Amino acid sequence: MEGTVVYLAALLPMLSACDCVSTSDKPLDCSDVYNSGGRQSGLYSIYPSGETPLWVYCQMVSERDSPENGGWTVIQRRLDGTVNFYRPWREYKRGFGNVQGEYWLGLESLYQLTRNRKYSLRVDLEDFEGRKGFALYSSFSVECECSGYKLQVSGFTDGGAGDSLSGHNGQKFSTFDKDQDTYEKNCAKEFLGAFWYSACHNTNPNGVYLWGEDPTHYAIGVSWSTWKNYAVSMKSITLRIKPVSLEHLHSSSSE
Ligand SMILES: [Ca+2]
Repeated sequence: MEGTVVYLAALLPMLSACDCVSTSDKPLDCSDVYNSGGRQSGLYSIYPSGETPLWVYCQMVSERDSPENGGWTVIQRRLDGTVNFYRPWREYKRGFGNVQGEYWLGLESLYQLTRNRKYSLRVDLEDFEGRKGFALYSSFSVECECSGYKLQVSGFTDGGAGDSLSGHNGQKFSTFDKDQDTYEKNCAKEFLGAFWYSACHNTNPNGVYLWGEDPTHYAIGVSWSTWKNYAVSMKSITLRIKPVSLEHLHSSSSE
């Protein structure tokens, strides 16, 4: 047993420096789980930092997706308003919520994940009338805490929802107790969320769960402004990522 531990410890620096498919039994993300035969969407433990297990929801096959389009790691999800997303920096750093329902994976884990591999990001949206749309980005990464967990996102493909995220490219992450936005005031406090705010947002995935349309307070809801106006809050939003090499742009964009 001791020998196994030493062996794995010696292997870890190699894994973190590697841009290839993991040869370890420990999956770095849900695409490794998928490639090891995991075909059921649900909870799995992954090892983005190499040693500490992290529970996540893996989306293996989504409604209209073909089976080869599985292996997505869910990094953020709103479904039913059961989890409070108005939280301080330390919570957004380490992650919170319920991985079977609503959760935020955590900025440090996002950094650990996206430093290992090149990822695409898919954002799925549903309103309270049952209408759906999505947006796909061929490149997504989060820089280290030393860079304010800065967002890098590009390569937009439209799934009917328009592009509400590219405008946030290059922004640092802000919470109500850590203002790293470019606005004179505090965007997280103004719009009751936490995000890669600039001055301030085109989308507010971690905003207030408003149960539909409510113009009382401007743009505080779970909005995606290129699809619905700022008064409309989504019924559900999911952000999920997958290594680019496994991405099938045609099968996704033809939905
Ligand atoms: Ca500010």
